[in-house]
Amino acid sequence: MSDATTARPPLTKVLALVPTYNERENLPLIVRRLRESVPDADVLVLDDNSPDGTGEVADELAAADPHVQVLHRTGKEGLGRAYLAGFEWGLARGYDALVEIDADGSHPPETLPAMLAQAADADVVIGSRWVPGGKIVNWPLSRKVLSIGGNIYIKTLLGMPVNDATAGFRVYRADALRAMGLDDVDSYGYCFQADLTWRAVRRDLRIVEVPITFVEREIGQSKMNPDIARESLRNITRWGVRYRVGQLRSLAERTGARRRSL
Ligand SMILES: Nc1nc2c(ncn2[C@@H]2O[C@H](COP(=O)(O)OP(=O)(O)OP(=O)(O)O)[C@@H](O)[C@H]2O)c(=O)[nH]1
Ligand SMILES: [Mg+2]
Repeated sequence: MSDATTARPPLTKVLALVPTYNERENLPLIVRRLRESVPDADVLVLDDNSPDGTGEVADELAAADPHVQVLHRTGKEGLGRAYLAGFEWGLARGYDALVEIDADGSHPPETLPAMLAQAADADVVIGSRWVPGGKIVNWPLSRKVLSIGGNIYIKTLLGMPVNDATAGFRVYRADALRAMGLDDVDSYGYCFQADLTWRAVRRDLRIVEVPITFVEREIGQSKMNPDIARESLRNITRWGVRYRVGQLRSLAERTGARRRSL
């Protein structure tokens, strides 16, 4: 993480991306809260052709409010692919900040103004459960253990100075997304969040964590499944091994060069 707190251009055009798969009851609630919390921001729903008709609900919301739009995708391809499509859409239309937020009410839009304020001198702002002031409501112990364990694993292996690298509530500056080189992203479940954090860290972008109160969904079903967890473990381990091998190689090269110069 870079310490550079140099002023960045003011954020004038903000786009909140809301990925949905079977969220017909949740979507109107989150869109209303977003519109109230950040009235100047636009909202883009990223729906993967949800069988429960979320796409039609999104169309109705869009018809009633020019700040709301919908990107209809053909089928369920995972959170990461939906976000990549949303980033491309927003970057092509000149938005200077792109927000990731779940549709299920776990991420409080009321914290978004504070996160956007932090983006005045940060490239990436993470709504974090695991910094002082962060809270989790209604999670069983097993989910907390998984999240804490995952974050400890990531921090230890990759040496990232981020406490909640898997968090899904974020603000990215457009320039940061462009710098992160997203063409070869190969993570599509929740591992996508850790992947983008790691890309930002390696490019020395400034990441700030803002505490949030994360509330477990009350309506609808989680899309978390063992394949998603396996993808995370496999990819994070792969990046970690590559990173540590790289560190050992450069250490060996430096030691060799010092010997030769003696
Ligand atoms: N477009 C799209 N959205 C998805 C997909 N998978 C999940 N989502 C959305 O991504 C957000 C997060 O998914 P959740 O199922 O809530 O996952 P989670 O928050 O890790 O799990 P819970 O804590 O159990 O809710 C929700 O808004 C989902 O509707 C997908 O394949 N495509
Ligand atoms: Mg959720």
